[in-house]
Amino acid sequence: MTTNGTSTAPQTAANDKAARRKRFEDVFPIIANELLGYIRGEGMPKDAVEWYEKNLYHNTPGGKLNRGMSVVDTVEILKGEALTEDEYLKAAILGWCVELLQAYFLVADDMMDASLTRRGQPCWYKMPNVGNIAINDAFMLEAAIYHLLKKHFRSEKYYVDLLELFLETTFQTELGQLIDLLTAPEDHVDLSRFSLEKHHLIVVYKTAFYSFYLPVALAMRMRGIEDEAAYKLALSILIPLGEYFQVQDDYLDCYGLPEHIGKIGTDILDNKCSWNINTALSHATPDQLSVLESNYGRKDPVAESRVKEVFSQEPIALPRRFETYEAESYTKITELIESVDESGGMKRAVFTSFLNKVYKRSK
Ligand code: GPP
Ligand code: MG
Ligand code: MG
Ligand code: MG
Repeated sequence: MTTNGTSTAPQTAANDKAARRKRFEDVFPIIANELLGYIRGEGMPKDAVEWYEKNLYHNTPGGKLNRGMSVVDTVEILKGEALTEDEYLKAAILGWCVELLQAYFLVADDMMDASLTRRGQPCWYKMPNVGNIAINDAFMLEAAIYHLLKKHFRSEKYYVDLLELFLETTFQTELGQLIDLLTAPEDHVDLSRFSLEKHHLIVVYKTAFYSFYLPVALAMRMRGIEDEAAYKLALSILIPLGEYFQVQDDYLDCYGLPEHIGKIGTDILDNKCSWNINTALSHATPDQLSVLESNYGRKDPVAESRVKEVFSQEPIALPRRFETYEAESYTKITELIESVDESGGMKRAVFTSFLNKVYKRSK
């Protein structure tokens, strides 16, 4: 307690969080310089080196960094004590590889979703002189992952496991993106094709594997965990957690403040099979249903605002239903975490740490 009676504990926790983020961020220039040094060494012209540098810095740091930092946090929790400098650096490099994967997906996703802003700045393809070069830039963000893995992990016995994890989760994410896009045709709105079951499949594949399972599974490989049951257990908690996270993303697409989420939502305009529309469809009156049918998925801001209005009206009342969903998800995931048997080498704190990063987020 301070002399005026207020606790200093929250302040200390905030400082600690900021310091952890800063330490992780400080590793990014190291890997960026390795990648730039490599292409310079290949004799690439100055404009290409400068372009790749801009691509890396515009698209990789600057987000919440939950995925990347979760690799480091998980390695530390599993070890049960502070990491050595060398262990920290390796865990952080793996973390940045997850952030590079995320950067690769986001550059491409923003083109596919016709989004305008990301992390409070124009989407990469919207930047001056970028346009379709962003397609190649996305590929080059992905290629960076395998260059770094080879450079830093080639001699580890878990190297192939890391490769498999990145390759398999990439394929799963691409499958999720495919069904996300196929359920949202630009020129044909048919709300009867949507369902919460379809939504579940989309979000597990497009988000949960790479955002939640991948960081934890990489950290487990780094700690030498080989028992397949431990990976199954991790999956059984991280997939529901990832589903909850993508429902938040869908909700925030409509109800988040662009200043908080750093992006302007496009799900209604894009005819997406989101949690919002599926929940609205299950509770709409016949009149509300007809407003949704004639206004959803039209590339028209007036139609979009009509949909938003109906989303908030009773008995749909999405904000109220989301609050209930959020509370129920928290209870369900907490129960799953409590049932983890720690004698198999897994630690409950791996999951609570991740859950606390995303619970009730506004960005
Ligand atoms: C999130 O969807 C999913 C991804 C970013 C994965 C993209 C996968 C590819 C293979 C490109 P979203 O469109 O709801 O995310 P956001 O709201 O951030 O645009
Ligand atoms: Mg998108
Ligand atoms: Mg998308
Ligand atoms: Mg979204």
